[in-house]
Amino acid sequence: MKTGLRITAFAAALAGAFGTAYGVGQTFDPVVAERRPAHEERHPSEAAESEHGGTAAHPPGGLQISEGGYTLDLDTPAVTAGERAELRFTVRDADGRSVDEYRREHDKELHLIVASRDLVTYRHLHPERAPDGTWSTPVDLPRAGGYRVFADFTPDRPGAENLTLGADLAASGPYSPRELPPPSTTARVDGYDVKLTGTLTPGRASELRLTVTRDGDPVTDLQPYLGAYGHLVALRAGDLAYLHVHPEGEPGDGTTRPGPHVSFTATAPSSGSYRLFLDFKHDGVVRTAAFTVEAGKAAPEEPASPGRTESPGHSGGHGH
Ligand SMILES: [Cu+2]
Repeated sequence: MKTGLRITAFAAALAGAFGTAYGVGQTFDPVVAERRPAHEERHPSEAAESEHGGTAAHPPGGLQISEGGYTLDLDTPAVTAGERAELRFTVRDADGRSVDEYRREHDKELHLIVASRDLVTYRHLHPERAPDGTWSTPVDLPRAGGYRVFADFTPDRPGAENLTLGADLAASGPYSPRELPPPSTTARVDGYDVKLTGTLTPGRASELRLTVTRDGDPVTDLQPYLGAYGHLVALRAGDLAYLHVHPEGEPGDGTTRPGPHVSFTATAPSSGSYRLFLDFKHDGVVRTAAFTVEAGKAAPEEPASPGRTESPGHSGGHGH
């Protein structure tokens, strides 16, 4: 009787120990990686993220035209630089049918980002969806060259997750690629100065804080834009991997102030250079400030070149 009790207690303790170890293995990738047989191939993106202590098994967004059973079908793969054009596309499911139910995120069913391969030109658009599921938006790209189109959306279907699908777009005309602007913690746009504090850390969520001033005065009456006081998109130089960035707090939550600081949490999938685009709204106008950031390196102190994008990022095509 007494022995039986002891064995039961021992078994329970053993189960507890294994349960704990199993739980730890589930939480931290390195533990899982060590336990895997050496011959077992790991997904390249998973390996890269594990090295940096990340836990997400997903590759960065925007690198694939098809993912999770959904495909970005771009009807307009080429436009002419300097001419206004209609960009049309359809999101299709695994059966080829157009998707016409979406969950709204940041006030919209779908966010469309268009960025030049050299990360100089940037557009954040909100296309209209026709009854047949076709999305369309006017676009005017000032420079010839290669562009990437990103559709960021969440199908309103069971089990569906947020997706960012990417497709190539060409703008015809004489092409002269530009170098990535040097890293900078300041950007100037239409008389506003935006200062960036915080660093992008490979594989780990970190805070990025942007501070908006005009003529040296803190801007304390930013207007809500897409359900936040700022909307930040980060793209990796070299392949334009699209990072998911989450705003800290939202208008009306009782603690988030309408400037001058706007905070985000971002995770870089690797070291390297990234271009950050901050959309903010003030005096009824949405403006974009852009920064080059090196993930894994301390931000430089010297004021660098203006971080303004090529042209207004919010001209035409989307109503805010
Ligand atoms: Cu958007």
